[in-house]
Amino acid sequence: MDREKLITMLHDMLLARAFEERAAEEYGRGNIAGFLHLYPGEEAVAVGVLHAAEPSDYIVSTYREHVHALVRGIPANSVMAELFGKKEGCCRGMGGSMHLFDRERRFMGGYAIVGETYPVATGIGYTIAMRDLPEAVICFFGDGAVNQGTFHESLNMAALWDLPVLFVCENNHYQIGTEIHRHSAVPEVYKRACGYHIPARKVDGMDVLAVHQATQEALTQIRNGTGPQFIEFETYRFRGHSMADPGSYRPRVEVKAYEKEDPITIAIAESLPVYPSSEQIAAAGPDSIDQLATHLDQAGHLSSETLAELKAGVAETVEAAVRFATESPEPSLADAQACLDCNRGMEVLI
Ligand SMILES: Cc1ncc(C[n+]2csc(CCOP(=O)(O)OP(=O)(O)O)c2C)c(N)n1
Ligand SMILES: [Mg+2]
Repeated sequence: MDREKLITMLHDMLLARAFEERAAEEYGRGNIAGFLHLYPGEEAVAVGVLHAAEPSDYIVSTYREHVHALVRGIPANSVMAELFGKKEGCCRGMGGSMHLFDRERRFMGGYAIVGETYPVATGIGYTIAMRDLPEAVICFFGDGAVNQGTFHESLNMAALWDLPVLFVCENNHYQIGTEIHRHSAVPEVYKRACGYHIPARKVDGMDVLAVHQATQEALTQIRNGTGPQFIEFETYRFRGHSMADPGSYRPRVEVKAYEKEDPITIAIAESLPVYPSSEQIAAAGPDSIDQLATHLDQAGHLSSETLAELKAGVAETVEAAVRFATESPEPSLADAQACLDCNRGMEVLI
């Protein structure tokens, strides 16, 4: 992977963390209403998956979708304004946190209903297949969503008709406060896909490069016309289920252990240059010059100055997004009516 792409991925993870932490603050100030489900801890999944996708692919996500929207390229300003319920939000303030949508970027929505993403994605996959296009649809869902009936109906159809769907399970081990072994008879989520002969695997969702590579491989298979693929990413959310949930059902020691695996810290550690000492170079001897050159090349992606610049940049982006959302006007009743009327005359009677 080239350096520029690595830096962009790190930037997106930093932006994701800063955006969500700031959204939590704004929720506390009363600027965001309703439910707010945040993503800290899970950034490597959205960033790794979506950087492996093409602009022509479709994305279907859940209510924990702010970061998917940001990584897909919806500007932080319009995502934050949507969270604020403002007119300049990506859905004109009518969707809010759980219903981000952007047709141009083929971001086909966040969905509040657990298990709602599968039939939507399968339907999009059916359309792609009928048109015989080299496109795919990426369907996100949580570990708790795999016990919905829609999971089985959709996987069956996708497999039966070789639809170009990548099923992506964000397994953060919890369905609100219920741990996976208490809500699922088969807690190894990826194994369920074998019931439909869908190739499936489990991947470390805290390692952005592993996520990216697995997604790229799966999408290549899909574009070869071999039908759906399934990846379970093991991850962890550092916060409670939503802002209404203090997450007190999880032992402190468990949260602490996962915080040590913070995907952002890992990505930074992997990117900062680790230059060998002169003793190590001498001990390695002349034969390993090539090896050393490769190592330096691979490890020297990022300087601490660049890292500081990235952090300052995302802080400014988030600050500007909050300013933009605060200053954006409230939608009027007429705006709401216009949204209701937008499909008038296009109804299909069946
Ligand atoms: C059909 C349906 N049932 C119940 C709910 C309430 N609910 C909202 S989120 C959630 C937990 C889903 O957990 P998971 O799929 O693991 O996703 P996570 O929140 O962990 O990302 C539930 C039960 C809902 N939104 N929709
Ligand atoms: Mg979950």
